[in-house]
Amino acid sequence: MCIARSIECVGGCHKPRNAAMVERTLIIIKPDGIQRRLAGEIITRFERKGLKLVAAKFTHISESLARELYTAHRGKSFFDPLVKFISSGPSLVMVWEADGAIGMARKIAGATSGLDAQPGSIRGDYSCSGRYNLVHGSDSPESAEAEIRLFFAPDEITTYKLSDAYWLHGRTE
Ligand code: IDP
Ligand code: MG
Repeated sequence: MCIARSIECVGGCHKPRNAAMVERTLIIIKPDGIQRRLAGEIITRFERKGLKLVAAKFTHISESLARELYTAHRGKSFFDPLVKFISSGPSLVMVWEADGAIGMARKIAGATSGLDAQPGSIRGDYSCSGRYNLVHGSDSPESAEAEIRLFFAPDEITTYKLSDAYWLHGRTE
């Protein structure tokens, strides 16, 4: 999801940015991440990078919602086991916001299979499975928008300023 924002320049560059494109992405800490007590570690990766948490819900995803979330994979051999896995226990469903959040979050998560993911990524450091790979991250602005809508009403997504924004970007927001 792209959100046009008016940005005030405080960095001394004298070229105010008028409309930065901010993205939102749906990140899910899957049931394996919760069961393995990795939620804090995973959240820390996104926090330290500089993304902003704007919504969160700890919930046991139903089979029917899992089927909707992964509708693009219907018919594939891994679809049914994936739906069973995602609906097998509670997940932490979040929306994170930043310029380029969607691509950044996927790099932080790493390649789909933990067997291929680079060390330094969440999956590369903590997963050794193609399915039990700890996190979901939206793969495009269109899917982010649809996925966020599956889990959150518009008024459940918060708007606030982070006090360290200047030190992350050289601007106040
Ligand atoms: P992504 O999570 O990196 O976007 P997708 O291709 O969208 O990967 O697949 C969705 C989820 O389905 C993966 O995160 C993983 O849990 C599972 N998955 C994908 N490919 C396989 C596979 O070949 N075997 C088993 N599970 C898979
Ligand atoms: Mg995907």
